[in-house]
Formats: sequence, structure tokens, C-alpha cells
Amino acid sequence: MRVLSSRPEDFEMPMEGFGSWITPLDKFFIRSHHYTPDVKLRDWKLSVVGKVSTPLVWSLDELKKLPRVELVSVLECAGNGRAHHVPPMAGLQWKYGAVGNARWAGVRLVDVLRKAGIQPGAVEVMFDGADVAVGSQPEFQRSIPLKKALDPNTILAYEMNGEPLDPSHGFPLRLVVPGWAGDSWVKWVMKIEVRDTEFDGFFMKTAYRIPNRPVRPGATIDPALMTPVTSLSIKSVLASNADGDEVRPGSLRLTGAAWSHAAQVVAVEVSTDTGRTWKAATLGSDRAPFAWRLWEFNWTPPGEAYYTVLVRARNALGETQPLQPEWNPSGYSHNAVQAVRLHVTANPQPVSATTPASNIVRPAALEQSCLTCHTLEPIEQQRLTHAQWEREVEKMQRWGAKVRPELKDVLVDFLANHYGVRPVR
Ligand code: HEC
Ligand SMILES: Nc1nc2c(c(=O)[nH]1)N[C@H]1C(S)=C(S)[C@@H](COP(=O)(O)O)O[C@H]1N2
Ligand SMILES: [Mo]
Repeated sequence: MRVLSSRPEDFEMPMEGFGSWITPLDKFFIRSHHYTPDVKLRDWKLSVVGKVSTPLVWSLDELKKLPRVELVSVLECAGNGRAHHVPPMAGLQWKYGAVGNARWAGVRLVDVLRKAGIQPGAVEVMFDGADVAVGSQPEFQRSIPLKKALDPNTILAYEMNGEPLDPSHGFPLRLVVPGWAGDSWVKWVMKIEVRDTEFDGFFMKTAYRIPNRPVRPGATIDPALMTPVTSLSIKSVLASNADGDEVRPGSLRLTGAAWSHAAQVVAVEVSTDTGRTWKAATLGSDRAPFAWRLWEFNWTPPGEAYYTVLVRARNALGETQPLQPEWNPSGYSHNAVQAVRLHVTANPQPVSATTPASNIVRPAALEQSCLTCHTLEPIEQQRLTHAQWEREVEKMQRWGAKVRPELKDVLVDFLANHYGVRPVR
């Protein structure tokens, strides 16, 4: 796994993960804003409150008396692909692997809500997890519209891939919202609140919002003018080869995965000539309404040359992927056509190992002010301008970082000099 942050846990699936239909747990990405809570089943209860006629307080065994349902669904973080947006923005620099496909089992949310009795006037359902915010960042609480909550595919899952949920994925209970981005899939669910007003917490009204039309790259936009990220986009990934690979002449088996929202993937097409012509890839036989579809494409490059291979998927609604990413302030929903440049040559050159800059002398202010809640990992992966770093340090101060005023400039200069704008690696 690629570690974007060891604590809180933010781990990216390696590209091999796109090789199996069901993503095994040891490769499944983890995205947690806060530290993983140590939930003990004997202390855990699910409460259902708010606009309901009978508030419920249930143990897991009581919940399990409702009919069990199972489904296979993709889970993708809204921030997957953030690293590919230009210009870069602050945030975890996910490349392709903030996504996985798992078999989820649990109970329908609608069955739980019916037991509690939804009262007239209900518009939304809010979920609160057992995780506790780091510093003074707001709690992770999210709501979904009542209509989505009543959808029979929306489930409260207690199993993933046939095992009780792992602590990192929300033990003992998490929300599964097939077709929607991961930010709605609340983990460690303890409280469900049926509401007659829109929930206005930070993770609804400030984070996870996207403009509803393309905006100028680099623009700052008032969250009030943006809407919550909901549905996933149609997307495909070529995983068998990396951009810049050198390969020997002969036949190549290009493989990957493609997924969409409620409308299923119907085709994956590959271009080996920079988009001039496209040919259909073969789709894998494993399929389910919200799952990803594996694909493969056998190709014998016509000669030693430099090729740009492109992949695009299409769903049952005819939606396909844009050729270029649509930039948005927080870098969500990246689904642009991926380009993989392959050098076909009989004499591949050994790749020169890049030396990590480990001998950077860090100012004491960094250790003291920045490395208490999280490690250096989320900091060193950023690619930000001086002005962006200044805003990032101020955001951290609002979330509880203590920065001595006379050392702030030294700190921002250091961050901008070492973790400034540079290509993704
Ligand atoms: C009081 C705790 C705390 C301190 C101290 C702290 N941070 Fe953070 N930091 C957070 C939280 C909370 C997050 C967001 C975690 C999440 O949402 O995944 C975060 C995330 C980040 C990220 C990832 C990008 C983002 O915005 O989510 C960067 C970069 C970062 N911090 C830089 C810094 C720097 C630089 C300092 C020192 C000035 C610092 N942090 C000090 C709490 C802290
Ligand atoms: N309670 C809680 N639920 C959460 C989160 C969180 O930080 N806290 N992260 C969300 C986000 S942004 C994503 S993408 C998914 C990731 O789920 P995973 O870690 O099981 O892959 O969980 C969601 N549920
Ligand atoms: Mo996410």
C-alpha cells in the first residue's frame, strides 16, 4: 500500500489491486480523517433518533435480526486522482488507488428506519461515527437525502468480503451507498438521525463540495456556491503498465478496471495511437450492478516506437470520460481519460533510481508545530505555492496547531521551498 498518512490512516491501493474483481482486504484503500477508534462491541449501540416515532437503541445482535442483504459495490473516494489535477491543490495526493470493489453484507437502511417509524417532514438522514476529531477539526458527520436513505441498495454493512468489518473500515457498522462517492459511506456508525432540516456540519457545507459547472483552474469558490459530491463518475484505469514504461517488442496484455454509478459500464475502448482510433477491450465475466468490471486488451505494437495508449469507458446512459480533467477547488471526481506512454524498444534502459531527499534539515518549528497530530507524510506529498502553504498553515492553526508568530514565515518558506509545485512522481 502507498502510505499517504500512517495516523490518521490513509493508505492507497497498489495498481495490482485492479487485477482482481474483489479487492482483498490487505490491498483495500483506507481513508480516515481521524484516528481509527477502538470500538468494543460490548459497549457499542446503534441509536436511531430524530424525526422517528420510536427511537431505537440496538446492539449488533438486535440489528442482525433484520433480513441480511449482500451486494458487491465499488467504493471510491471523492478525492481519488487529486494528484492529477493541475494546478495542484492541498489535500491527500491520491493517484489511482483510492478505490476498491468489495462484497458488503448487512441490513437495508430502509428496514431500520421503518422499525423506528419515519415521521412526516423528514428530509435527510444524518450519520455520526465513533471517530473523534483530531485537534479542533470538526467531527465527521454526514447526511444523505431521505430518498437515497430509502433506496433498497443503501445498506448498513457489518461484513466486508465475508468477514466482520475491519476496524479501519468501520467496525462494527458502516454505511454503504452504492453509486455514490466514499464520503457518504460513514464508518463506525453509532448514531442515525432522521432530520426535518438539512444538516449543516463542516463535512456537508464546507468540505466535499464541487462547482456545478467548470471553473477557472486555481479559482477560489465560496462553498455556498457549490453542491455536495454525490454520484460517482464513469471511469476506467489501465493498471498493467505505468506511464513511461519501456517494454520489449511482442504481444502485450493491457488490463485494468472500469466503473460507474447506477448505470453500468457497457464498454471499454483502447486507443494505441493517441486517440486517432479506438478498439473495444474485452470485458471480464464478473459483474454486478454497482461493481467494477475488469477489462483486457491484447495488443502487439507494430514496431519499436513511442506510443500513447488511452483508455475510456462508457456506461448504459452513453456517458463517457472527458479527455481532460475538470479542475475544481478541492480536486474531486477526477475521471479524465488516462494516458499511458509506452516506449517499445528492444533495448530497455535500466530506470535510474531516484534518491529521496532524506537529508533535508527541518526547522525546529516544523517538529514542534506540525508533527504532533500527524506525521510528515501528508505534508511532504503536497505540491503547493508559497501562498497556498500560507493558507494551509493558517488552516492548521484553526484546527489547533500552535505556531509561534515569529516562526511562521520561516515555516512557510521552508514548506514552499521543499514541498513546492513539481511534477507528480
Ligand atoms: C492540532 C492537530 C494538527 C496539527 C498540530 C497540524 N495539523 Fe495538519 N492536519 C490536521 C488535520 C485534522 C488534518 C486533516 C485530516 C484529514 O481530514 O484527513 C490535517 C491535514 C494536513 C495536511 C493534508 C492536506 C489537508 O489539508 O488535509 C497537510 C499538508 C497538513 N495537515 C499540514 C500541516 C502543517 C504544515 C502543520 C504545521 C503548521 C500541521 N499540519 C499541523 C491536524 C493538525
Ligand atoms: N466516520 C468516518 N467515516 C468515514 C470517513 C471518516 O473519516 N470517518 N471517511 C470517509 C471517506 S472520505 C471515504 S472515501 C470512505 C473510505 O472508506 P474506507 O476507509 O473503508 O476505504 O470512508 C468514509 N467514511
Ligand atoms: Mo473520501
